[in-house]
Amino acid sequence: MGNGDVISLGGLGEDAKGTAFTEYFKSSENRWLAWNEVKQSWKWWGLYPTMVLMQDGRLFYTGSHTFGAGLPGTGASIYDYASGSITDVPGLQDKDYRDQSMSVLLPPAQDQRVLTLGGGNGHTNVDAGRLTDIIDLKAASPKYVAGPPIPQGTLTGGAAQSSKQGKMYVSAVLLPDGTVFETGGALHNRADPVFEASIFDPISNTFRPRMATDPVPRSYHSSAFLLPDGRVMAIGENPGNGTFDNRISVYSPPYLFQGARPQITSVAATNWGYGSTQQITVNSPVVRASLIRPAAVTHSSDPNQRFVELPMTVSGNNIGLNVTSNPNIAPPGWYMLFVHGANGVPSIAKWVKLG
Ligand SMILES: [Cu+2]
Repeated sequence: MGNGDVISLGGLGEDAKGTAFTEYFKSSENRWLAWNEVKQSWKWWGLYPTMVLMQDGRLFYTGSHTFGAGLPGTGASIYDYASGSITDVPGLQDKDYRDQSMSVLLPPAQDQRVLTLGGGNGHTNVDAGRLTDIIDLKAASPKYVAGPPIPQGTLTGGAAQSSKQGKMYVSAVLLPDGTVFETGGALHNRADPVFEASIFDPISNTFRPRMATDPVPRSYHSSAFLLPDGRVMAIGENPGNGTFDNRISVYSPPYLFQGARPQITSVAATNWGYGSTQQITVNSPVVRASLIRPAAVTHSSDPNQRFVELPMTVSGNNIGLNVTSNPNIAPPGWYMLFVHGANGVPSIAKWVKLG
């Protein structure tokens, strides 16, 4: 949450059944509140529900979850913790087939657009799909609209997927050039890995297909996340036979082959306040600066993932970075500070602490 509190929704209780409890960590008191101190919705939000903090403090439940069918209603909603109200959001396609899809708040966070991609249904075990959906949360009445389908990949042995086959267990990773890397996944419940990777451009709303694929299957219990050097690490594979593949893959995006990297040569302060201007120096011209939240990902779910634009004031190699005054755009905590030049090549990140 923007005030540093943590809200915990969905999941299983100690009886291994779905719990409708909301739990709430109050940062200023450094404790989890008792259940009757918490505003309860008494709604079960599913397993690993992806809840994106909106700029006005409400939470967007994207419809991305783990196991089985989607929630009743439209499968996506806006939850206002302050008032307790839940409002269905229309437009999510095939909402009962978005099991282990993935949702990301698209770069930049200030644009308040969310992309949900892929998914299947681990219970009925139909072929996972290629659907994507995009929503603009700034709209007066936000609704999902269909995005481009996930590019087709290949199955084990090299056979091409059919035109309807997509993937569940998708990983999506925000990159420091403002695009989204999408990788991994499988066609069925803990089986039939899909070898496919692409980059989504949130400006053109298109996929750049046929990126280098991970040689290791990445289905259940796989994750991918951005490293501070601009590469992406992928881990995990736990197929239905119960084995676990411990191999790690590290992916270098195309921008690492496009020329020299700019360097952040100094950061005046590492503790940043909201609404402040922060001074850095660089060794070559840069066109964009951003804060990217470090990974907190599991089961195709990282509701905390965000890319916060830092508008710049440039004077030679001295750059002033304009930090948002809205903590709902960038909740307090540690971030990776990146810059990139006109060729799209990002710097290595510096760590800064906001709030
Ligand atoms: Cu699990």
